[in-house]
Order: sequence, then C-alpha cells, then structure tokens
Amino acid sequence: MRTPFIGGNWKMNLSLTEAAQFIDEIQTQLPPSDEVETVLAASPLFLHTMQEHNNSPLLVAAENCFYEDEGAYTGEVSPKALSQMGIKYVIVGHSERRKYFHETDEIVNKKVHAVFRNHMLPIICCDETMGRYETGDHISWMVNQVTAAIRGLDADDVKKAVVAYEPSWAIGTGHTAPADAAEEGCYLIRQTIADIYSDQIANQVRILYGGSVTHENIRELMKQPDIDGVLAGKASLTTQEFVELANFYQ
Ligand code: G2H
Repeated sequence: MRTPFIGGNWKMNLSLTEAAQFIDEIQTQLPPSDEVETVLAASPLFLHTMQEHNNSPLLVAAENCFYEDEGAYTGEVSPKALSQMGIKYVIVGHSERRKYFHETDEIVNKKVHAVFRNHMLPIICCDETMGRYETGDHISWMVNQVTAAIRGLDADDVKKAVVAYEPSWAIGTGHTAPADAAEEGCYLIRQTIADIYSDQIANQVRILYGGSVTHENIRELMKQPDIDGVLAGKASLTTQEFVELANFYQ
C-alpha cells in the first residue's frame, strides 16, 4: 500500500563531476518507481547537472531550503527556485541542520510549510540522542518534535509527507539501530500522526529509518511493519551501495 522509499543524502560530499558520473552510472540499475521510489538528495550546486544527466526513475532532491520563497536572505536556498527546477522532495530538519545551524522546531515547521506551498514534499527528519533513549525521555521528545514539525498542515498534505526517524547515536557512527528499536521510533511517529489526525491519515504516511543504513542491514529494517524506507548517508555515496539499497527486495 505504501510504496517503499529509498533515499540517499549525500550531505556535503562528492564533486560536481562525481555527481554527474554517479547519475550516469546508476541509470539502468534502479527499480521502476511504482515498485520503489528512489530519491537522492544533494547540494543545490549539483541539482541542475544531476537533473540534466538523469534519465531514470530517480528523483533528485534538495537537502535543505529556506522558509521564505524570495527576498533579502543572502546565501539561502529558495524553495520556489527548487520547485521551478522540478525538484519534488526536500529534506527538512535533519539533525545536522538542528545541531550545527541551530534549526528549531519552529524553523523546521516553517520550512515544511514552505515546501508544501511550493508544491514539493518534505522529508521531515526527527532525531533523538542516546541519553534520551536510555532514560526513556525519547518518547516525549519525539512526540513533541513530530507534533511541532507538522503543526498547521492540512490532512491532505500530511499524508503525502515523508518522515524519517534518525537517532543521533546511529548517524554516521557505523552502528545502526537494532531493527526493533528502529521500528519503535517509526511506530511512535505513526502513532503521533494518528493521534493528531487519524489512523487513516497516519497509515498513508511513509516513515523512514536513517542512521548507518547499509546493504547489510536494510533487509532486516525493511521487514518492520512501520518502516517504509530508509535515508542513507554514507551508503549513498557509492553507486554500487546505492543500487543495492534500491534493489533491497531482490
Ligand atoms: C543520517 C544518515 C543520512 P548515515 O544522517 O540521513 O547518514 O547513513 O551516514 O548515518
């Protein structure tokens, strides 16, 4: 019912030449979009070239955008411009944005609205630290973060959003969350959406797990009932690994 979503997040890696070569190489190796939606988020500097090279089911995505469409905001990325480029997805609220660029829940919510206003879809990231996980505070932390991120959205928009559970303790560490812990985080996100909207809406939202996903652990993660896909950082940087993730079900 929910199409699996395999997303890559290059972060601030690769060169423009490597980005173009990457797209050329994976062209024929991705599953059809009605079986798996494959999405690759990259620097805004690469998006145009990636779009030009792309002739496959892959959707090129942005890693971030600003919450205003245009104006005197030096250095920011306009969601309106991304939309005009044909971008469909934008990552919003990644834990690295929250940590290094001080993005608050309020800013994340404004960005989510900006993405929908410009006819794109957000990949909303929710994080959580090991300290909170160990004390059990992660539950209220996650509920609050999800609630704040989707505040004020119409049900019709919420059901099209993608939400990612990315525990900080699993990001870039090589230690992915055990499948049951990943499922618990994703289930919590779905329940939070169900409590605010309805089960019917929540059951349409695709929920991803992110944090040290590799071709070795993706199958176990994808067996979980509330995990509809993954957001992979390091593993999306090589064509071989990304193609393996995209074809996880084979
Ligand atoms: C988490 C993830 C991508 P990695 O940030 O969103 O990165 O797979 O390298 O942990």
